[in-house]
Amino acid sequence: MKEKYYISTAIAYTSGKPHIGNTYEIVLADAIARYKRAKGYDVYFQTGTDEHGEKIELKAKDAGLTPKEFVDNVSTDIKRIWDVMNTSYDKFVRTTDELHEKQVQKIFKKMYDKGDIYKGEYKGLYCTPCESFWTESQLVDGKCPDCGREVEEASEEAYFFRLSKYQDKLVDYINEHPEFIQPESRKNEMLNNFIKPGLQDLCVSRTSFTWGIPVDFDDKHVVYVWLDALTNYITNIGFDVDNPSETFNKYWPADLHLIGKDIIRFHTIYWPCFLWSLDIELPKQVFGHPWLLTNNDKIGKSRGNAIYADDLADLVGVDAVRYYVLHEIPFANDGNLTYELLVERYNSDLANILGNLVNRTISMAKKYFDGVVPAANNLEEVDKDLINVVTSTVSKVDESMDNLRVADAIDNVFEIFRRSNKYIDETCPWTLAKEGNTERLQTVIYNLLESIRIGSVLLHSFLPETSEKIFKQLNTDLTDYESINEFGKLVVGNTLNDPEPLFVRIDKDKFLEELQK
Ligand code: ME8
Repeated sequence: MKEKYYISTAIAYTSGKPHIGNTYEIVLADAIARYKRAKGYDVYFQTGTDEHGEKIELKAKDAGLTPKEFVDNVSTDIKRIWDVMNTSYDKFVRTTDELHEKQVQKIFKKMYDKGDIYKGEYKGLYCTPCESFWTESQLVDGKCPDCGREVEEASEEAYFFRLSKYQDKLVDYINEHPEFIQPESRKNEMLNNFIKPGLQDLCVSRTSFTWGIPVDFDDKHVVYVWLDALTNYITNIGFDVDNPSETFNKYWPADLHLIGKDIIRFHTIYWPCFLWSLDIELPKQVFGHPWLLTNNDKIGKSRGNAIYADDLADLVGVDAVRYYVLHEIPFANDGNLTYELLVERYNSDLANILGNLVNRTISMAKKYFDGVVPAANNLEEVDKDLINVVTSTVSKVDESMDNLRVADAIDNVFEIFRRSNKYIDETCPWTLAKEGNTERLQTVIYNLLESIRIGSVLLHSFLPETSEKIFKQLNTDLTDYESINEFGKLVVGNTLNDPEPLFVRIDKDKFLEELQK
């Protein structure tokens, strides 16, 4: 029996086309999901779209469409971009799916029957774009703490969820489960800034607009968008208040909710309390990843500085975009995207370090051995050092991935390629060829080919297409994790395919000039 691993991303708002920052998240989740699959887990990877709320209702009106037409279009576009990015999600969910809507109604009713939801009146300061009510003390400079926009006084009859009831339990839980909120700095922020000052009951219904899931026993109310959105994680794997499915029992609790740092609060305060109200376990971990900035500025759909993943992929290819976002955003700090940096990384890391290595090695194998994998002979110190770097990288990648340090993991993999390039400089195969030192040349070429193969197995979680292209050139089907538990499994005597450039160097000035146009 394989161990299960359930990973989810946030479900993206269908208010507009997702920018490269939103897309980073699905790529990050994809790298983790692919890695876990490669390690033998039974992975369930869920993503999708968050489609209700006032903001979307207004956007649809502006576009002259019904809300459903509007979200159908945007959700389709989001899915298309996730597919362009070669993400291997198992399920793409939508909050307008009938199954989800029905379960949300049942969940709301169960919470109401239990006394965790009650009817009251809401008075507060409301931020329309964020669909959040705030208290005076939460505002920053009198404005919405999330988006910095104006808030306005609003009041409405509403249902409330008794968040206050769970306050002590939540503090204890977070303290007793230090792994629950990642990175850890976020844990202290949640405890000190949000939970300890006191949890107020949460308004969980709205009457001021209609684009939402109706409360079935009081249908002038629609369910608050975050209660609707968060429950996607359980409804879509078959949660039912009366009779949860086998799939639910198998996959829940989720192993990882991967989300952005701005919505940690919803996932580590509201979500645990909702789950307790339903008497079900909490997800094992919530990781609030940092953000991608463009030119060191926040990306905003409305700021006009949005860059889109599909446009970037047209310019430099899908794997170059994947590489950039995975490599450039460290575990806990925001990363930056500029076209200059994108081209620099492309040229230095992908074209030079990886592309050249593979091309040079396969070409040498063709030239010196007719493309037949030669056998390695006696190992010298330099060979042992290369082999040591390659084999120790396998456990380094494991450690980085186990700690969700994906940027470190991809860097670990590139250490193999960097070391291999150095090995070429150290062993000078062309000199060995000239000297007729065939035995030594065989060893060097074999070690290079095998290092590339092992590097490509590790690379697959991050740059699947590139990795597959390398396997094809190596003409090998030894592509799984089992095949890299020791150095030397690449089969001697096998014939390689022709070398094909993986990443063609980009002329930076020309590229930037073209962009300007
Ligand atoms: O928040 N860099 O949807 P969303 C990296 N529907 N990640 C970013 C980012 C950036 N510049 N900007 C946004 C929502 N994100 C809700 C989620 S989940 C039950 C409901 C991340 O479309 C953001 O943090 O605004 C979130 O995790 C995801 O993109 C979708 O954002």
